[in-house]
Amino acid sequence: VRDWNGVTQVVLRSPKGASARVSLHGGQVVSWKNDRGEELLFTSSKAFFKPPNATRGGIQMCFPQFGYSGTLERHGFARNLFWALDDEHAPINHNDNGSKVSVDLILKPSEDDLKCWPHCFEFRLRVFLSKDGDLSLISRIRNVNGKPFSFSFAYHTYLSVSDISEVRIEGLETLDYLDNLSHQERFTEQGDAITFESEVDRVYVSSPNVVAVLDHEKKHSFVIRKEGLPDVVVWNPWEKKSRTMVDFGDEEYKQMLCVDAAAVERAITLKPGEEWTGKMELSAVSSTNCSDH
Ligand code: TA6
Repeated sequence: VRDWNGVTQVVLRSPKGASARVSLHGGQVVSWKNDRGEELLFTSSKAFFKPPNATRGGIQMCFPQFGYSGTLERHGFARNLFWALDDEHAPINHNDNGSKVSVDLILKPSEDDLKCWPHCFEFRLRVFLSKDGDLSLISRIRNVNGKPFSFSFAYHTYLSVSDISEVRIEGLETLDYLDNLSHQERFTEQGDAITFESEVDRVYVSSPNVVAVLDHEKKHSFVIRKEGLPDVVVWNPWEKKSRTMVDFGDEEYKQMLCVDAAAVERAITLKPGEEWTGKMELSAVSSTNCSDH
């Protein structure tokens, strides 16, 4: 753990001493490496560090909204604020007899930060690295004692892929989705796995709790397991949109895919004292056994 420009930086190393590790800048996961030291998350080569703002890539906490509406900034303020170690109990934990290592962080909004969203909440984030190299995130959001409030949420997750045209997503077949490219109009996904040949920006609603991202080229695939997060956002900007983002290379869309465990279609409402929990677990499995996810 160290402090860098006021940003709490944490590196979790594999509990079994292998080279798997997870790095965080505040509430953003900026790196997740497997036992061979391969980076599994995408970060743009043009990302700029403007602490505490999130950089283009990694896994970003989108709260209290995902998307764009009203006075809040797109995807909410949580990803652009300072976080601190949650000192209420030992923030770095080697738990479950060394099978996992975890860190507890808490969002630290200032009075000013909350002017646009005056609610009394606590957002605690626990990040785990298992001895098998799996990465888990648990977000606990509590209405401390204020009036009821509603929010939407996403783990905005940039997966590193070898070549987007070789990637398929399984687990979202036949689901309805809201298409952000046509004013959130509702469509139904046809039967096959999702493949990519142009910009995709969709919210698959009421999705199953296991989704697989198959990347045969890279000899590994991702399995995403989630709880409390009914939706999955799928985004690839493709070429044209890529050119409009200053912190994203023109060709980088080929090496990334956002697959976000989320709660977007139906906002979550908390009454005073109520707490919501959203969990996402990521595994990177070699392609040989990805079919048994
Ligand atoms: O993933 C859906 C999306 O809303 C896209 O429309 C795109 O805007 C992306 O999120 C990235 O948003 P950001 O604010 O990080 O540039």
